[in-house]
Amino acid sequence: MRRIDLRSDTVTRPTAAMRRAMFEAEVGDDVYGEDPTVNRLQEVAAALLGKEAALFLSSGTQANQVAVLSHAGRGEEVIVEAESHIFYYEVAGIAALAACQARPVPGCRGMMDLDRVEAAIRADNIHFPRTALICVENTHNRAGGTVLPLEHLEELSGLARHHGVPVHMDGARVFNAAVALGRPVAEIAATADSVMFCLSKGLAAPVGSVLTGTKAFVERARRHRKLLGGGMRQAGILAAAGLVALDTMVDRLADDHANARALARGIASMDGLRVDLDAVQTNMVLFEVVDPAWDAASLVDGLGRAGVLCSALSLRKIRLVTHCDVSTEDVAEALDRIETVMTRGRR
Ligand code: TLP
Repeated sequence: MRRIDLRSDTVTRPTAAMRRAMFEAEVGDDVYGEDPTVNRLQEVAAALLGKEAALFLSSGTQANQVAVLSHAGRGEEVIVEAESHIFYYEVAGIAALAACQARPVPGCRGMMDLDRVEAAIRADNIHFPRTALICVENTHNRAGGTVLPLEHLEELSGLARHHGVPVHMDGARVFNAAVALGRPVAEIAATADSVMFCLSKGLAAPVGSVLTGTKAFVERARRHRKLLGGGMRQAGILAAAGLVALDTMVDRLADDHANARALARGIASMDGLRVDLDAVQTNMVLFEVVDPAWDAASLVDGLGRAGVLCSALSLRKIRLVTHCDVSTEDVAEALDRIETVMTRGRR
């Protein structure tokens, strides 16, 4: 039976063009700043996002943590959305690496209420930590790939500037947001002081993320990347795939979004499963298991045995992610298999 892997867009494998570019990549020692392919990727990424400079890192987690280290000092506070990756999935890096305190603010579809953000910014008081950073996530993973509206980001950015607090955007999937909005990615990036994006998710490169910001910020980030053991020598082998990803894999994200919508519509029509169709905005589908015969973990198991791989996000929520290795036919086949498993479970 053919496996249909909807666990994440991180499972994508490099394209033939990426493998060729990796084979042929010109390389040097990147710790000396001498890898021409890494330098090229950094220039291309900075220009694309409209930032002064960029830094190639090994992963999204490393890029987010380097960003926190480069914005915030020991004993300071970082405002995060309560379900954000940086808070939920990064092994408490904000505390363990940056020695900062995370201040979670609840969000709706990934959007923090701006009054609550403003209330969370600390006044100047000897008892308080300084608010050093506000983090946003776009698209928002645990909200199901939702896109933060540009007006919301612009308002947040104005608020942050007013209080003198920088904004970092975890834009692991910011190209999905740009494609969904039909806007240049630089317009989204303009609302944050630093933006990281991942090459190794929907863009299908094998490894790597890029952190962008001002020249001074990226210089600090380079030192923090070294501190975390992320100085990677002949990393041009990896950056070469990243350049191909930016060149060839951005526009096609629209196909993943269409496939996610088709998946969501199919699931919405099934008994025992519930989807908020308005929240299906990019390449993810979050659905709730309301059939008492199942919980998320047991349904993920059952679907796995039927060759449809997906992830349980909580007791009753399951996430499906579309990507370039999932075709429209795969989506139809996955829906058939999900329906069969659900029907069998009911008997
Ligand atoms: N997300 C992964 C898992 O870690 C949950 C996934 O399958 O979605 N920011 C966001 C918004 C992410 O979704 C991820 C990865 C990261 C950062 C971290 O990137 P990596 O995996 O490269 O460290």
